[in-house]
Formats: sequence, C-alpha cells, structure tokens
Amino acid sequence: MSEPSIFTRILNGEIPAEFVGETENAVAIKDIAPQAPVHVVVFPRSQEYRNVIELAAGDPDLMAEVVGLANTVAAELSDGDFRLVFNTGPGAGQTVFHVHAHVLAGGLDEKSLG
Ligand code: DGP
Repeated sequence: MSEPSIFTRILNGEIPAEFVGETENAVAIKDIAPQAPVHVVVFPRSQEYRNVIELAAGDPDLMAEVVGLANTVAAELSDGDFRLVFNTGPGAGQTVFHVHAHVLAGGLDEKSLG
C-alpha cells in the first residue's frame, strides 16, 4: 500500500478542509491556495488512481461521477460556468498523485489560465 495522500488524510479527518460537496464515491473541498474566486478540488474517495488518464481507463463511471460533482459545485458556488483542470504529471504542475479535478469559476476572463 502507498502512503495516504493528503486528500486521503483530509477524508480521514487528520487534516481540516472545507467540504463543499460529496457523492457516494467522490468529494469536493475548497482549494487551500485558490487561483480563482471559486477554486474547488474534486476527487474520488479512493486514492487508487494517480491521474485522470488512469481514472478514465480504469473506472469511467467514477470519472463521470467526479465530473458531475464538479458541475454541481460550480452551479452552487458560481453561475454554472467553470473550467475543469486535471494537472497530469509533475511537468504540468501535479503535486498530489491522488487524481483530482480543479474547478475554477467566478470572474474568469478569456486570457487567464486559472
Ligand atoms: P495539483 O498541483 O494539480 O496536484 O493540485 C493539488 C492542489 O491541492 C493544490 O491546488 C493545492 C491543494 N491542496 C494541497 N494540500 C491541500 C490541503 O491540505 N488542503 C486543501 N484544501 N487543499 C490542498
């Protein structure tokens, strides 16, 4: 077994976080270092998948659940429009290898990359 990820530790209650949504198999929390007025990370409760490529290949239903929760949270916290970003690999800025989607919303302009 790999070490618990930071998100697993949040789920276990070891590290506090602000939860903003959940489904049977996924949760949404506010990002600790927001890059947009609304910045939420959505991730499966299981840390089985390290990135979105593994998740999409290994469990498409769970992938759809993560995307659906992202949509729900964006609708609740903003006007419903949002960016969904999966950093994939260290060279793309991924630091937590427990697959997660960044939901960025509110006050985004065309140029900002979130
Ligand atoms: P990434 O760089 O794509 O792996 O994104 C990881 C995100 O997780 C990053 O935007 C910051 C967030 N994050 C890391 N540690 C914590 C934490 O302890 N609490 C919360 N709420 N977010 C965290």
